[in-house]
This record gives sequence, structure tokens and C-alpha cells, in this order.
Amino acid sequence: MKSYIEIHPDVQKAIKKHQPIVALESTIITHGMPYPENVKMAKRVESIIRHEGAVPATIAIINGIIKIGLSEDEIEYLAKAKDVIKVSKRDFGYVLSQKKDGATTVSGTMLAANMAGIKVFATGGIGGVHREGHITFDISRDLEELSEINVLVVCAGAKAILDLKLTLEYLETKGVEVLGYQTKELPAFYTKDSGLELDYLMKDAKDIASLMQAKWEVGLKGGILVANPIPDMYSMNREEIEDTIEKALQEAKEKGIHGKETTPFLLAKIKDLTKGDSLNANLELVYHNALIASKIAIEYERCIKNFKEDI
Ligand code: PSU
Ligand code: MN
Repeated sequence: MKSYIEIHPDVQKAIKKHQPIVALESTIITHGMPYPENVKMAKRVESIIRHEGAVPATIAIINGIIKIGLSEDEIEYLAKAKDVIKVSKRDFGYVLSQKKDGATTVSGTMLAANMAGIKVFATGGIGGVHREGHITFDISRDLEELSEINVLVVCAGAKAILDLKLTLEYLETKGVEVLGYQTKELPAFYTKDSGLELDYLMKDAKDIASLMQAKWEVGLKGGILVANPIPDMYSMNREEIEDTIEKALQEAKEKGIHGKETTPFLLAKIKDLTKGDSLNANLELVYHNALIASKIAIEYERCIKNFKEDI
């Protein structure tokens, strides 16, 4: 039978032995950051996860095969490659059947992680409801997958380029639990604050692991979003970044940027306007998310094991 999925031997071993695994997306490598910072980020994130005692699984599509876990060479290849397709749910069929290279978004990565039974995933920021989304209908597929798939995603909030208030409303409608990691405020990616309150503050990874177990054990379907603020020392100035975002949005509008191009365009523009400061913040928040995701994955495996022993 033709196989569309290939699981890296390290990840395969971890699945077999019930070791903690953290999935990672690849759109952030190909569309979210320039070369060579993207390679540096992708490798460092993996090493943070390993150091913490979990196994990283960066997910992408290479030559029509969904790869759960990439080799260093594959990471290098993707980071340099041009014409990699940004893959969310609607793109899988095309990319697999045409044997293309694809970088999975949060939504695509959740789908693929779920195929391999991986429950924890670290990213930078999720997609959400874009500003003026009620007119453009530009609402990221990420929110739909969060409502349907049993994977926990650690992020630094939704990107500040979005309408965060509408994004939270949408997540509520879709039944996605949004947890603040040691905070009661939704972080806004580049900044640790947004002015929007969250319902639940979680004090540690252990509490989050037992929440995952409880939600899924009773048969509730859907993801869990952990909002982990960018560390204080890297948090950018809220007014300044807001100003920059406005400028980037204005330019996107003038140039008629739309659809899947919007997010990459805005990220690159903001990086230029802040002379690289936003990229630095982006790197640091991803590292922090990988660390917290590892802790959660480790606690979750423990939790499952104890639960099985109890019954
Ligand atoms: N966060 C980042 N950089 C990124 C993205 C998120 O720090 O490049 C990507 C993710 O892959 C996310 C996607 O799923 O942007 C959302 O794109 P869209 O708005 O087109 O759904
Ligand atoms: Mn979109």
C-alpha cells in the first residue's frame, strides 16, 4: 500500500515507549522567518525540547510525504527551499498527490500530529480572526482545527496583527479552552499583555496535564490552547508595535495582499519596520513555548500512566 506518512525513527521509538513528544510546525520556518534565522530557530527549538527530556517532531511535507520528525538535512532543505506550499487542511490532497513540498501551519500540523497520536504541539502564535474579519471573512483555519482535534497547542497568544477580541469570541463559540500559563491576561505575541482577560490561570504543567486528561477522558473533542506570554525581558513596547502593525496593515491593504499571503507579508513587514526587533522577540517566544510544551508533554505522559495504573 502506498504510504503518505513517514515517522522519524526517534519519534517512532518515543511513540512505542510512551515517551513525551512535542510537535512543531514548519510554516514558521518557510514563511514566518527569513533564512538563516529560520534554521537556527528550528534547530534550537528541537534542542530545547530534547534538553528538557522530550522528543521533538517537526512536521512538514517533503516530496508528497507527510514527515513526522525531520532530519537536520531536511530542516536545512526546507529552510532554503523556494516554492514550498503553505499547508492547512484544504491543501493536503494537492500537495500529497502532486508530490510537492509543503510547510504545515498550526492547522496542518495539528492534523498531522493527530495522525501520529501526538498530543502536544508548540508554536509561536496561532492564526485567528483578522482585523475587519467580519468583512473579509479572513478567519484562520487554525481555529477550526483547534475546535476539532485533540491536541494541545502552546502559543504566545494570537498574533497582534489579528483582532484578538474577536479571536477569543470565536474560540469560545468553538468550545476551545484557552488557558493562561501563569497569567490571567491573553498575551499578544510580541507583548505579554493585550488588555484582554482570560478565564483560567494555570499555575503549572501538572495542572494543565490533568486538565487535558479530564477533558479527553470524558470524550470531549477538541484542542486546548495554552497562552504563554513572551518572557518579560523580551516583551516589546505595546504602543510602538501597535503603530508598526497599523503601518504594515495599511501597506497590505494598498497592495491588495489577501488569503494565505497575508500573515507572511505582515510578519516580514513588521520585521523590516522594527529593524529586526520583532524577529528577535519572535525567536525568544518560540523558545519559551517549546520549553513549556515539553514540561506539559512530560506531565501528561505521567498523568496517563498513573491513571492507567489506578484502574
Ligand atoms: N506564528 C509565527 N509565525 C508564523 C505563523 C505563526 O510566529 O509564520 C504561521 C502559523 O503557521 C499559523 C499561520 O498557523 O501563520 C496562520 O496563517 P493564516 O493566518 O493564513 O491562517
Ligand atoms: Mn487567512
